[in-house]
Amino acid sequence: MSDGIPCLWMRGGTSKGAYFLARDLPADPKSRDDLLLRVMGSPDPRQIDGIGGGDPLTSKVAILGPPTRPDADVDYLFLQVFVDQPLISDAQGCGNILAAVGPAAIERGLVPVKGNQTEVRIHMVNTGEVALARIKTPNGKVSYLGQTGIDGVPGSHAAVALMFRGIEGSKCGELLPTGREVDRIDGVDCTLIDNGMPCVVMQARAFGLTGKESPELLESDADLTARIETIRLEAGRLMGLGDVIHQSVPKMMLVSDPIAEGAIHTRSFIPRRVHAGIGVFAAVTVATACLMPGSPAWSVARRPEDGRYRIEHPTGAAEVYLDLDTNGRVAGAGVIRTARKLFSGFVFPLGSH
Ligand code: NQM
Repeated sequence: MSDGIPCLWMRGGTSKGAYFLARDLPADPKSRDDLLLRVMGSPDPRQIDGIGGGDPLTSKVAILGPPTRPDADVDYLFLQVFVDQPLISDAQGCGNILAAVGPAAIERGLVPVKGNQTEVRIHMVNTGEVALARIKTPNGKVSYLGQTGIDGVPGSHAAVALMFRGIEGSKCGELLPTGREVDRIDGVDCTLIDNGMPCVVMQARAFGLTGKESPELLESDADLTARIETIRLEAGRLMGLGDVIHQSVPKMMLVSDPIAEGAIHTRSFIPRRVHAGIGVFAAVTVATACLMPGSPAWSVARRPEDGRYRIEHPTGAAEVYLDLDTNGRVAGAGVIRTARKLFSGFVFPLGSH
């Protein structure tokens, strides 16, 4: 097994990825990324020579290590491995992959079990904040069995509760990096906002869409995708992210009125493919925009009094709980996800002898 690298393949929320220990990978980011491209099989639309699934949501990596800050139990670096380009980006976190970080850290002995339930404080290295995850751990080990279902994943599993505080401006420094609730780019009203994920929130109607179109239809519309990319590049500059042509942020969020008693309906360009559901931090960020009277989200949103925002997406809805402070600002957020260990073994980036 001398050329094999220990790897856990896990589902976190509605994503799947490879979970590694930092000590098993090269420390130098360039060598590490070259190796991870080979592991995943990128660049190739089918990732046929690697373990990636040919989709951005199944071409993700989590690197775990001992905590580098005193208020955390584990460090988690997220890497998005582009499917069809030789690129790896650490410019965003991933709240879905985050759902399996606690279980993976326990499985790998980085964090001890603390009873029937284990709280894991996860330092999200990409953005610098600490998330709290609550994991089911009866009989001294992680249990993935349970009665919780999340839209976009068949069946039911053990709930993983994730809680966040202080995630505004995670990448952009400010919740509203331009200082405005609305900016106009290429004739489209946009909220440039980052509450855990840099996002551009726009009404689907501004593009002549209902917002209920299928991801496949949206991706196949060359005029639409070109226009959205033009807006994205300008928004990236305005958000202080620089030239985002090779970055996976900001995410482009088309919003419309809810159809299933949710708070708002969405389609997410992440940024070129359209998400089958919605990212966790993207959902928190869109829910936050729903509270801003100047935002294009305001007039299409319903604002639930109990703080539970169901963010509708192509395969159902993701529920985000928003905790507001006395000034009505979002102070914290919580989501329920599930996770599952799918495979534990060795991955061979160079093939075997
Ligand atoms: O926004 C996909 C996902 C994500 C990101 C993406 C995510 C989040 O759903 O927190 O989880 O937007 O690239 O896996």
